[in-house]
Amino acid sequence: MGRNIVQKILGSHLVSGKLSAGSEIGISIDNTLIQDSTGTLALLQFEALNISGIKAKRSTAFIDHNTLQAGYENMDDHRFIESACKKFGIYLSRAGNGICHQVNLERFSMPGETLLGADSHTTTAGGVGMLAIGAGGLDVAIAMAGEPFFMAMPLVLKVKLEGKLPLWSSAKDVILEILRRLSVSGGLGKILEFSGPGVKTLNATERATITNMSIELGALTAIFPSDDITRRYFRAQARENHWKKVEADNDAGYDDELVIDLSAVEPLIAKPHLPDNVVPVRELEGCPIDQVAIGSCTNSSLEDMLKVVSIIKGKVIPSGLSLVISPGSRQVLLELSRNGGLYEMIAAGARILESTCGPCIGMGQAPCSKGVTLRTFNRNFKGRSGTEDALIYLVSPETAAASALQGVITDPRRTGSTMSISLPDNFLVNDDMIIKPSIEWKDIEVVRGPNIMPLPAFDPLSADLRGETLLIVGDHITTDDILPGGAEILPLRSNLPAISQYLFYKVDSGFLNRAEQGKGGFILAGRNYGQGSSREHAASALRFKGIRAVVAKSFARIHKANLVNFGVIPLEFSNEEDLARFSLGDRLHIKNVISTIREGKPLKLNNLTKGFTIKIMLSLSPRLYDILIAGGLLGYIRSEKNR
Ligand code: MIC
Ligand code: SF4
Repeated sequence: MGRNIVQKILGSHLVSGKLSAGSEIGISIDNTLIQDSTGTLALLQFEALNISGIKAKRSTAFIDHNTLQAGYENMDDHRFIESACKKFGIYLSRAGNGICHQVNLERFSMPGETLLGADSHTTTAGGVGMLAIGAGGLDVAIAMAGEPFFMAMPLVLKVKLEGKLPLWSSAKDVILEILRRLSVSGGLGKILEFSGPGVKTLNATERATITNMSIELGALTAIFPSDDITRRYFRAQARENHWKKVEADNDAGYDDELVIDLSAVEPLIAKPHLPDNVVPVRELEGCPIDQVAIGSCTNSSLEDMLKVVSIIKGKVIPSGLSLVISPGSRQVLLELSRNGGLYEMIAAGARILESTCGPCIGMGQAPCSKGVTLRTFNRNFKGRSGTEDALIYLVSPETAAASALQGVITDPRRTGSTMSISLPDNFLVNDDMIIKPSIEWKDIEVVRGPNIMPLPAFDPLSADLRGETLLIVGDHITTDDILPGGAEILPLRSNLPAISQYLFYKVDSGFLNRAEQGKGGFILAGRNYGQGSSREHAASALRFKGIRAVVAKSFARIHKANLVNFGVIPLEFSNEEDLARFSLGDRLHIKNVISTIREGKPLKLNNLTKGFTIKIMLSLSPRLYDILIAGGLLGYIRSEKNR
């Protein structure tokens, strides 16, 4: 049998293990990506590895998240990142150059290569045939050091696209349709590989919109073939020499298949508070809205922006509505200013934001209280906009623009029978805002403002774990619930003692106090615990507060790996019903943790308060056991070196 794209790329990068589903494999990483909100910690960890410079083929860093400078912290972080990039030989896309995934697609993506990024939406580059995976900052730091990335070999789900999207339906509606069918945990343990005749009806940035949101399914990543359409995109970026054909063999096998008829996809909308809460836009037509936000790494390409321009051109938004637009990159913004699109946006009443993540991560533009905000973004978790009681809906650029003009949710099919946009044959290519590595910076001093705190050292695991139940939560807890983003907290990403004060504060304001009083304890949770972003702070801050174990019905992939990297044990209930038997404050005990883990036996969780014992599981590879026992990945690496 022939091979699919995933097998081909993994096969050519395999350094350990076998490509059989579920078993641990190690793959070599060609490219790495960090951004400013995960990158400070990743760079501090890279420094701790004591390596003179990066060993991956190419490492990149982007300043795009923490750009609202209400205090000195963010710019201090930018200075730190810039100096560390120069010292270690990392390409730096400076503030103003654009959102990491959009700039990566335009200027750095490489079909057929691997990319590990300290951001969950690294998957975006799958749109051009790159195997692009999101991970915690420490895993990325280790890949920067030239070491392999380890993961469980995923199942490959073939997504066969048939037909062609109707006018007013968008690539965003395709991924919303997949989310509607599979749910936010339907992609766990899988890579989505797109194929079928519908693929050639989508251009490179449309494909990237789809792979971008594959992480919302819980999938490892998603990938499209790299074909002549991809080649055209690379030519327009003056990088045809980086293009390479990537395709599956005709007789390739897959673990499962999903068929999507593009011609039947209609405009869709994800209702609060999860991206899989999807219904047709027509069902919500007429609902009043307060804000429309267009941009983010999902929908900020030139094509998306031109669609918006063609809808709002010559019209003005109604009173009571705020329209904010963040073009995805300096290239997109320059194109819009060259072709007059920017003029039309401003004339229509749009507020133009810099080319950054901005409102997507609550960095400004928080909606009014109880506000309804329609966004072309990828996550609608409660509170993510910066307003706790706001309602976030996720839509395509077409639906966003059509609704912005009416002030109510509007099916874009009402807008008319044509839309004409034309993409340039050659994009404006200008890399002046990218600092390239140079040998002359080798001895540069890394600049550390007062917000850059040294990494704490974490102890190895102790034989017995005791503590109280500090928190009990339900299904689909996100890393935004564990440690929110937003303008107040994001500037503290390089300061673990300060940021850990915000743990779970929106979920339960008493949590921190209980954790501090008890000097640690246990968190109990439902399914898909830790879904969403890759922020490793959601694990390192827990560890900093002394929490050594989370017991859940199941975990999201990146967060589970981050917990292990920081020595927090991700335990699973053998019987899901057991969660209901625990109460807040119950005193818990797990004895002989290390010897039981080493023997590969199930652990026993003893509820001392209620007097019962249950079986709990630890499903990890032996390598990860050793990391946990060493107290985390940095401790493990140090102990390996000292052997
Ligand atoms: C996000 O979309 O939640 C973020 C902010 O980009 C995160 C990274 C972070 O928390 O810094 C992500 O997706 O990984
Ligand atoms: Fe930035 Fe939002 Fe994309 Fe995360 S999802 S990288 S915050 S634009």
